[in-house]
Amino acid sequence: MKIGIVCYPTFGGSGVVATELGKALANEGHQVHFITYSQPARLDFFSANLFYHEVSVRNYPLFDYAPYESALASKMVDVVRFEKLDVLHVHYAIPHASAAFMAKQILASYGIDIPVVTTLHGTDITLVGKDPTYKPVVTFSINQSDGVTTVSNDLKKDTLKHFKITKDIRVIPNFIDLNRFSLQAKDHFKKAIAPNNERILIHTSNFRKVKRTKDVIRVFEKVQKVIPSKLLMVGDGPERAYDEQLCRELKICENVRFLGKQDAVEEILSVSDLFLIPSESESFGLAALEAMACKVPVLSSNAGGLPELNVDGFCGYMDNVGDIEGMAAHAIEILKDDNTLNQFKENAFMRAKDFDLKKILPLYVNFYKEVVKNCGKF
Ligand code: GMT
Repeated sequence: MKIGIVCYPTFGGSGVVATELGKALANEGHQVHFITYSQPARLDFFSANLFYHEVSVRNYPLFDYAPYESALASKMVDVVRFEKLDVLHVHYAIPHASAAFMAKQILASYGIDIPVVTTLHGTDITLVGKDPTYKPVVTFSINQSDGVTTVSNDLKKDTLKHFKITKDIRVIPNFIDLNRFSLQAKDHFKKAIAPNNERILIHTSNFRKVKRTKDVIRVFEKVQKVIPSKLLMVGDGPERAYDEQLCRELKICENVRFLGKQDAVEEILSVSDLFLIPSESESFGLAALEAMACKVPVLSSNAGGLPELNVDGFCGYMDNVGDIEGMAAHAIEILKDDNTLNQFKENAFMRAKDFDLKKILPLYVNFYKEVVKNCGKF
């Protein structure tokens, strides 16, 4: 098939899923056309089946806000027409689903019926999308999509709760490429971080409020009093400066390293013993799945779709949002001795295999085929 993928090209979860999906589809022989405003972060190699079309927004002195959505819709029209795409798959509702609706209408005027699949990822529903600023547009463009997917049952439930949805929603969870995300021997790195064989705890995110990064630090502060340990904070975002300040106040700076944005996160996960994700809301938790694939147990909140990934007492533990005491106790339970830790590590890997790319990719391909067939294309 010829598939157009529209996504945010950044490190955010939706962009990562969209890029990995496109790469996997291209590997299977499909022709994949990315339509984004810059080269997606993980699209950093050549493949004969992968194409990148940049959306450039012309500015003009009249514009206080450059009309990105119009530029994107125009680019979609252009790529669908000239590359003869079979389907457009847009990731993250705002503004991709509404731009796709616009493109679909324009293409209809050329006699082209392009099926549109929209994948809802999380904050496009739970945070930004349900805000009255965007809600009517999000509702309309979801209902106008030819196919809609969410990354968890919980996100589907939230979508149906907050929006008047007339379309069926298919749940297709996040996936992991186990060829890339797997335990790697990085002993030299482990030694540099934890010279006295301390346990290594890790958090990776975009440091937005919803991630509750302060809880990560507060939990760690309690853990390191009982078990010699280090904390790696990977990523960057609005909360980071406050988190660094909190480390100073708690006098734990020598045990906490802020590593900023990292490309090879699998290498850092490979030296880690426990992944912390205490989010306020989390539609799936791709970062936790990446950790599990590298044999890192997960301590999470029980918010959103996290219970669909983490298995309490098996590959990690779950506590209520903000339950610092409970999370610290569970972290200590996992880290207390090598036997317990190793069992959790093996279980984490076992759980990750349930979301192997090889199992999830066919769900997307079959969904495309269904949607295209319903549009009467083939
Ligand atoms: O908030 C983020 O972490 C980024 C966000 C995005 O859409 O870019 O991630 C969401 O999509 C991921 C991929 O589907 C999910 O694994 C994350 O759980 C989800 N984040 C939230 O719901 C907060």
